[in-house]
Amino acid sequence: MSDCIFCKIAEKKIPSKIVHEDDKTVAFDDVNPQAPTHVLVIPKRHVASLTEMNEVDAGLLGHLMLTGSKVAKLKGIAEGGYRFVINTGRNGGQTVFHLHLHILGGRPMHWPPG
Ligand code: DGP
Repeated sequence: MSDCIFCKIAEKKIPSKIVHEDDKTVAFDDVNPQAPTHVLVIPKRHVASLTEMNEVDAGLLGHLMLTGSKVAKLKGIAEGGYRFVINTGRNGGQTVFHLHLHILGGRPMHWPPG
C-alpha cells in the first residue's frame, strides 16, 4: 500500500536494520526498542491487522511465527527466552496498521502486560 510505512520498509524505500528476509517476510529492528532485543517481523503483503486474516492465511501466519523463532535464535535470545506480541486494533495498542509480530527479549518480561 503506497502510504504504509511498513510496505515502504519491505520495499527498501525507507531504511531499516534488516535482520532476516525471505520471499514472504521481512524482519527488522524496531526503531523504538522496548527491550535490549526488539525485532518486528512483517509479511511483505500488506495486511492491516490480524483481524483481516482468515483461513487461507494460516500458512502465512505459521510462517510469521516460525520466522520469529528463527530471528530469536539469530539474535541470541532463544535460550534465555523471549516474548511474541501482536498488538491488534485500538484497544490492542496497534499504531502501525500493517500486521507485525514483535519479538522482545534480552531481559525478563513482566506479566500482566500493561
Ligand atoms: P504497534 O504499536 O504494535 O503498532 O507497533 C509499531 C512499532 O513499529 C513500534 O514499536 C515502533 C515501530 N515503528 C514505527 N515506525 C517505524 C519505522 O519507521 N521503522 C522501524 N524500524 N520501526 C518503526
